[in-house]
Amino acid sequence: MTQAEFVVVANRLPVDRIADADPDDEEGWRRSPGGLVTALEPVMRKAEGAWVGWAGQADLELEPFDFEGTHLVPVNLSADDVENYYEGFSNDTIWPLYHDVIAAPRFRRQWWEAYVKVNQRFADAAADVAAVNAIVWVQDYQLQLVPRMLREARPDLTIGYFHHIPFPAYGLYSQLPWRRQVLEGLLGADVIGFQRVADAGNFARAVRRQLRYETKASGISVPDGRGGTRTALAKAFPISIDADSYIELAQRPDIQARALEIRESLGNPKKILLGVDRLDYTKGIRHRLKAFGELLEDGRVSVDDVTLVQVASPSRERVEAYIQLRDEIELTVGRINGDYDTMGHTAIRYLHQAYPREEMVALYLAADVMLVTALRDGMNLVAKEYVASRVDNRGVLVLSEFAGAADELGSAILVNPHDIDGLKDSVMRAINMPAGEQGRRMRALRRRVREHDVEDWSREFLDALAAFHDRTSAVTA
Ligand code: GDG
Repeated sequence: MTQAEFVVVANRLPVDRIADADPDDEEGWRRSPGGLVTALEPVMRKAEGAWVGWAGQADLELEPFDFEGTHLVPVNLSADDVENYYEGFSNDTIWPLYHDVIAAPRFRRQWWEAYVKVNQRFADAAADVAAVNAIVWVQDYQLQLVPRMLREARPDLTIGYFHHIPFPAYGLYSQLPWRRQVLEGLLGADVIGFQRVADAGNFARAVRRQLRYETKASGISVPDGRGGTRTALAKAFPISIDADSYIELAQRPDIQARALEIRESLGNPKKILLGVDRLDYTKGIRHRLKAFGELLEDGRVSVDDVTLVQVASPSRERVEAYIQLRDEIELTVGRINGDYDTMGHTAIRYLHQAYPREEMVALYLAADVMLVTALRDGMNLVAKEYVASRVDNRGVLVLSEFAGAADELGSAILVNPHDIDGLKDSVMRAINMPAGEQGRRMRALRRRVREHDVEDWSREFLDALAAFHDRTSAVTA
């Protein structure tokens, strides 16, 4: 059996099944386009790593297989598991609770039981594939109990966990009926990474209030079960993108030509505004539409001059809050377009579709103003992708201060999306910003994204983890 020195554990495997292909055939899979996959690929290859995760389809019994140099270990989820662990506890309890209860979290004991059971399954699979003294990196909120489960089974391992979404203030977190178990689960890791300094702070406070453990700077004293303590590190490691790959795409003549074609097909408006989000209530799409609708109503913009393109890629389509959100957004878009469209111009070009990355970059290049108005967001990679793609140093980023990206991208126009008047003024400021100011701001934004890309992110996290590894392996050697 394969034993790996480096193991990633994530809800999803880094591959997607090609429709209708035989799942037992290695040819039947393609690498998923996500940033995490790209970031970890070199590490995986070098370490001959393994990746534990779900293949994305219920009731698919798969044996481990090798794919492009990575050993993949599929965790099977039944249709009930998907409903209770994934759609239920992960996406209808934790997701809304951790995003400041923008939607009401639902606390159902049956979901929690499934979450515990499925987390154990992931932990068991990781424990089986990890070599002695291996490094294991657990990803995200679907797997918060895995670090502790893994440490119990395999005290020799060095365990990291990265939390891609916000960690909420204690007053909200404390609503969770299983608040102690989740904290203890996370504290099984040696390094617990967050997007923002504030997230790490919220976590440390929850640990002090709930578990009464001592915290000092980024260190947390955790009982080691043998009467002593060990130190876990809880700290911010802001994630980023593969900036070079966006720059390369943005320099391609065919993609630049496509950007012009997009402008033309919208009737060559003077200004194009763009929103790109998974259709999710955390992203502030409704607030954005409200502000834009009012600007049209007030006569501050006209459909002859300004069009908003909103890509809302389909997401979590079986969760009730998402079904409702889609209805609300589509009603609003229909009303605004009905009121303001002309034969030749549309107010909002709404696209409930997913596009290849080339098309996304063409859209970024076509857009004069990028609107990121999340009500709460761990980081928001779209903001960084827009900036990286603007090889012409033009365009304006309007960015919510409630997205993690705001900590790094201070040269954007920062907004509070709840303040609709403020948001409207910021959109107007972006539309009217002189080229010189656009250039100054965009250069500063691009510098930051290029200097801190996703490879830096994974290296910084893994370096922090390696310090623990050296300590543990010195003891066990
Ligand atoms: C979570 C956290 C954190 C979207 N539509 C299409 C498409 N996308 C791509 C974007 C971007 C990614 O999906 C979305 O990333 P975000 O960061 O914006 O948001 P979440 O999905 O909520 O991600 C977030 C992130 O994890 C990483 O830690 O930043 O805060 O919530 O890359 O470009 N890509 C393509 N077609 C689409 O239609 N190709």
